Order: sequence, then C-alpha cells, then structure tokens
Amino acid sequence: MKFSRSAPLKGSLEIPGDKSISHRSIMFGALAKGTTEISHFLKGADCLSTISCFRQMGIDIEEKDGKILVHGKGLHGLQKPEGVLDCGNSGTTTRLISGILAGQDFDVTLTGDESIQKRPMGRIMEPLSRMGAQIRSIKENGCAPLFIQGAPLHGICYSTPVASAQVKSAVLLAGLYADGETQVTEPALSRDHTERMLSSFGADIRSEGTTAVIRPASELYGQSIQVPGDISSAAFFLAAGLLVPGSQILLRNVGINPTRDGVIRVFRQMGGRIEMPHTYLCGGEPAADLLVSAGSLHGTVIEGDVIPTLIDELPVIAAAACFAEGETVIRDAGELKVKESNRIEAMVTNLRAMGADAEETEDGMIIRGGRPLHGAVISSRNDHRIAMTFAIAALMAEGETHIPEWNCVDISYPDFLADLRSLIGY
Ligand code: SPQ
Repeated sequence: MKFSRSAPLKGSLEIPGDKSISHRSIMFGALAKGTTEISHFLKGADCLSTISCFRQMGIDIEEKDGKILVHGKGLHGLQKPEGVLDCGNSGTTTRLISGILAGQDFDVTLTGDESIQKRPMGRIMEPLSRMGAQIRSIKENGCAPLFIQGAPLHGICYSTPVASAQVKSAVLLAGLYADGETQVTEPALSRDHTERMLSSFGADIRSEGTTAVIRPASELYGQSIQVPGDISSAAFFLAAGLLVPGSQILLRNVGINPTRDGVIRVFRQMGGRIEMPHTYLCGGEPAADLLVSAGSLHGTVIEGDVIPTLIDELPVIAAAACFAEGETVIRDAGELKVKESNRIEAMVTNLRAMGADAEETEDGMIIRGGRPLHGAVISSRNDHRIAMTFAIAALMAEGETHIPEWNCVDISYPDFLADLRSLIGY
C-alpha cells in the first residue's frame, strides 16, 4: 500500500469497537448462562479467532441485525474441541483462553501464527501452574503451541513482574474455577476491562489499587453489551488530526477508560489540542467524542505508571514525536519488544529509513523531532500497529511511502483505509 503527503483531515468518524472488550464479551458470554448480545463488536481478525475457538468448544455464536449473539452454556458448558485451537495472531485470545482452559475437565492444544509462536507464554504458565494447572509448552521454549490438561485449581496471591492485562486476566479467569480466593497484584495498573465486565456478568470480583481479587463463581449471567470505540484505533487519527496542518476532526464514541487513556494525556502534555465535547458511559466503560485540531507539538518524557495505559499507542506517539519540537524520551517500555513484533526495533529502523533522528534504548527510544521525513519502503513486520503508524507518518512526509506487508491491518482495523480516505476526502 502506498501513502503520500495529505490534505487537511476534515469531518467526523465513528471509531470501530474496542478489540480488548470485544474479545472479552465473547469469552464471558460463552461462560455465562443465557444469551449475551453484543453491539458494535469489532470484526477484526483477532476477535474472529476468539469466536472460532469458542465455536470449536461447542458455543453457538451468530450474527443478527448487526449484533453478535453468544448463546452461553454456563461455566462448565464448554466441550473438548476437535483438533487444535488456533488463536491466529492474537496474544489476548491465547493468554485469556489458557486461563479458562486450565480449569476445564478436558485437554486441549492451542497454537497460533508464526508471531504468536514467538511470544512469551511463561508469564501465564508460571502463575497458572501455581494454581494447579497442567500446562506446558510443547516445544519446551516457553511459547505456543501449549498443551493444557484441565485440572482442579486453587486460589493464589500472585504478584505479576510486569503490568499486563493478559496475565492478570488469565489468572482471574482461572480463579473463577478455583477452590478459594485469587488475588493478582501488578506493579502498575493495566487495563481493567476484565474486572469491569466480569463484575457485570455477576462474578464476585473487586479491585483495590493495583490488586484485583476474585472468588470462585457458581454462575455468570448473559448480558447486553455495547462495545465502545477502540482508543488504540482512534490514536492513529488523533496523531494525524494533530499533525497534518489545517486539520480538524471529530472522533466519535472513543473509550476513555483511565487505564487506556494515556495517549490523550500525553498528546495534551505535548501541546496537542484535544477537546471532549461529549462524555458518557458506554457498556460500563467511560467514552467520549474527541475534537482534534492541528497545531504544533513539543517533546516530552513518557515513563512509569502511564506506560501500561498507552502501551499499544507508543508506536504512533513515537512517529508523532518526529514532528514535535525537541526531544521525546520513552522509558520503562521494554514490553514493546514482546508484542506482535519487537516494536522498539521496528519503530526505530523504519523511522530512520524515513530520515528521522531516532535511537533505540534498552527499554524504549529517544526521538529528536524537527527533521523533515521523506517517503521510504517500510517493513511492517506484519504488525498491524506498525503498518498503520507508518501510513500516518507518510501523511506528513515528502514523497511516497510504500508499506508492502499491509494486510495485517485486518487484525484490529479492517476499515482503516476507508476511514482515512473519508477524512481526507477521496
Ligand atoms: O492481543 P495482542 O496480540 O497481545 O494485542 C495487542 C495489540 O497491539 O493489539 C498487543 F500486541 O494488545 C494487547 C495489549 O498490549 C491487548 C491486551 C488485552 O486485551 O488484554 C493487553 C495488552 O497486552 P499485555 O501483554 O500488556 O497484557
């Protein structure tokens, strides 16, 4: 796919459904009694992987009048699947399903694509094993494919070494099947969609600071869920709206959960003009319309507890930093190395190819803004967030940018191109 310098972005956009919340609505709906009705579900490839895994375990999931209906079979209603469960490219599917499977009365093998087979699973295998789970990496390299033999589980108090919603959620979901209370404490608070949504399904779960506590459940109950727009998808247009001169756009229905809204806080800290003319609640999650106006940005330091609240937005923030005045330093973001690609290396290599002054550090990067960028051939590493980030960087660069591995955007944002075109007016 090819991109070049853009006219000002104008108009408004409805942001597609949140990926994290869409995954969870299928999973918890499958474990609940009765039907869960999901509106504004994200039909990205990752969430479709979650649907196909649960269908393979006997859950009837259908689409009706634009909504997804999950006909749940209760906490003990899953069936042993025929064959291997394929989680595709999705870390969320792999890790959260592992927590659920640990407490079933059947065995399963689950795997995913080339990228998933390189992502660390030791981080969930360790706490789940402490709960009594029988889980092993078939190649003994700490990665998928994983073999899980369902087993009786007991509650634990676990302190995670990394702030990760996937690790926290895997342990909490296993906790639904344990024989006592399960506690998870994180070094900093990661996204809390699991805690919010499990509570609305009737689970006995509470949060105190960075600790979440769950008691075993006897039953969950089907819900009606309105999925808010995904702030991680909105982030690409936030950056474009702030940077392409003369732009003013309205991004409608963006989830602004405080464990996810770091990108708004950081762009504002850099001088970005983002207003919220309308805030409301959407399916138990705070949401807003965001009015974004172009202007000049300046560099900043991004570190510490804010990192988990903008972890997936760091690539596009790093690209925006190239057009800001002065230096932007990103620290405490070593987790970027174990995403769909090594996002620190992928960002720095590709930004440099466009002429940016960018430097890789052990747990982040340093970007000195102000150098004009030029078009280049970008290697997305088949990572959706890297591909879309460079489509945005190209809108402010001289000449043409070519992103050959483009189809990966289907993972989280199948309509990205159409939405970008609608704002540019072609
Ligand atoms: O699902 P996956 O592949 O891990 O997706 C990513 C993404 O960029 O879309 C990360 F690569 O998002 C994760 C996010 O980084 C989704 C997620 C969740 O839904 O719980 C939590 C974060 O991961 P982690 O490892 O910090 O828990």
